[in-house]
Amino acid sequence: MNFTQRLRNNELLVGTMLTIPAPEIAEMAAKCGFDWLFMDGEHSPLSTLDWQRMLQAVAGRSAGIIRVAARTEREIKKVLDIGADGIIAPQVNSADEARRVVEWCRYPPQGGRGVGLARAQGYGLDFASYVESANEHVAVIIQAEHIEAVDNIEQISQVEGIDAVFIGPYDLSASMNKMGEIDHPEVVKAIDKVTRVCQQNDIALGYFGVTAESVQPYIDQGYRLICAGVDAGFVTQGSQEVLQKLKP
Ligand code: 3PY
Ligand code: MG
Repeated sequence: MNFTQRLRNNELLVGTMLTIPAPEIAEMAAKCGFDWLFMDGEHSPLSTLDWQRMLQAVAGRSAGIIRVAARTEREIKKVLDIGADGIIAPQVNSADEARRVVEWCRYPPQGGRGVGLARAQGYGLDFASYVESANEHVAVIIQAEHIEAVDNIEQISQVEGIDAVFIGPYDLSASMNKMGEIDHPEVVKAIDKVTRVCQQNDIALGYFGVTAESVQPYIDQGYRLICAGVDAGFVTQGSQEVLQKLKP
């Protein structure tokens, strides 16, 4: 079953964030069993070619979901054509912005996605089967990570074609003048509003945390699209642990 179907079936999907441009690291994460990989193009140096190599390295094991650097047609078209299983659009603050993201992810008649012959379409060999099912299996995930998005969440969550709303707790806290205070009561209250409205509108919810412990309360509330940890953090924490034991 593909990623989007699993999301729609309300399965718990645990992923991790990839920020280092190395297919080997993506391969290791996939072999460890993450359901999906959050390949970050917004805050990391990952480029289209890096993503393509990383998608090749994890194919058949973990879904590759790419966070585009910007909510533009150009960015979205490219990552879908290299074969991403879905996209994460950062900073979606209004229903109009959400509608445009969906439009760029869906082939006509549902949207206006450009038609390419790239890796996603099997370099042309799988063109017919890909374009027939892409609107069904490409996941469109939008981020609610600004207080404006929280204010507009009723309208945003009703936009047709959104597969999940993914909270960005760090940007959200920053937009509320609470930089990094992701557990501040006001930030939690804003997240609670998004949770309530999305659950009422039957939209899957996602959350990012740097540790397993930080995401658990959200899993307990019914969040199913979970991103826990970052590749660089696994390397630095593992390194510090060894050094701490040997050279305390
Ligand atoms: C944030 O916390 O702002 C994020 O975008 C995490 O994905
Ligand atoms: Mg963010």
